[in-house]
Amino acid sequence: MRHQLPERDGTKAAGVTSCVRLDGAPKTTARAACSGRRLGMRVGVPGNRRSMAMRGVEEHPIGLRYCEDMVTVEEEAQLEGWLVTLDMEPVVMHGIPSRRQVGHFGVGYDYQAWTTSQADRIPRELLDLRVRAASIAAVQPSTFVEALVTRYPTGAGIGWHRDASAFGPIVVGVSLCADAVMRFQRQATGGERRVFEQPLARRSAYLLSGAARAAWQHSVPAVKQERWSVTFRQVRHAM
Ligand SMILES: O=C(O)CCC(=O)C(=O)O
Repeated sequence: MRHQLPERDGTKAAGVTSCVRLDGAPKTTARAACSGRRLGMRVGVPGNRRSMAMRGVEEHPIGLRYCEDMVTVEEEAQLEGWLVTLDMEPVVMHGIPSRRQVGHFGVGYDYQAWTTSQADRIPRELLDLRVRAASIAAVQPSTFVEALVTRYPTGAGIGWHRDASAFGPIVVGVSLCADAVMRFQRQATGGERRVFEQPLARRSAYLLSGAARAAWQHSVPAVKQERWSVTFRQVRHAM
């Protein structure tokens, strides 16, 4: 493998609940910004950032957190140089290949049978990213047994879904190489549609837990520029 991010001590990172920068610089100089239930200064303000494209009542999904500057510009470039060397394949559902392409590490997933399997181990190029993902989730890095790499060519997106129930209650996704938006929807009691839009800046991460993971669906509309995401997930049952 040609590129490698510096190793970090996962045990130190675990338990950190605010955003961290890769080099461990203090938040004041890192410009890292987190939002979510506790730090919700960027999102969840009713009437603010309301998308004209989404109909419904805006509500911030409980369990959604968002952190900017998870990787530096240089690290993103290094990662991109490595990502483009990966063998990726489209997701085929009902015989139709998706425009987005995926690579599974640690755990594989069959989108037709909804089953997990063993896959190639998570490459060392992603281990430091996993530590950072674990730090915002306050879990041990090793609990993220799957790293899903997704390439979105220009114009590709992902439709409404919840992550498969085979995967655990915490999901962290890191966005690379292009900005995107993650949309959320759920049906409230009485059938009213609740919606939310979370801009995903390149180099940022989002955390889905609680209702954001279990009750809300999410989607990513077609991207305007090639984007990569690395999603770290747990599995519910030992394989
Ligand atoms: O691209 C992303 O960040 C979202 C990926 C996603 O929702 C999925 O793979 O299930």
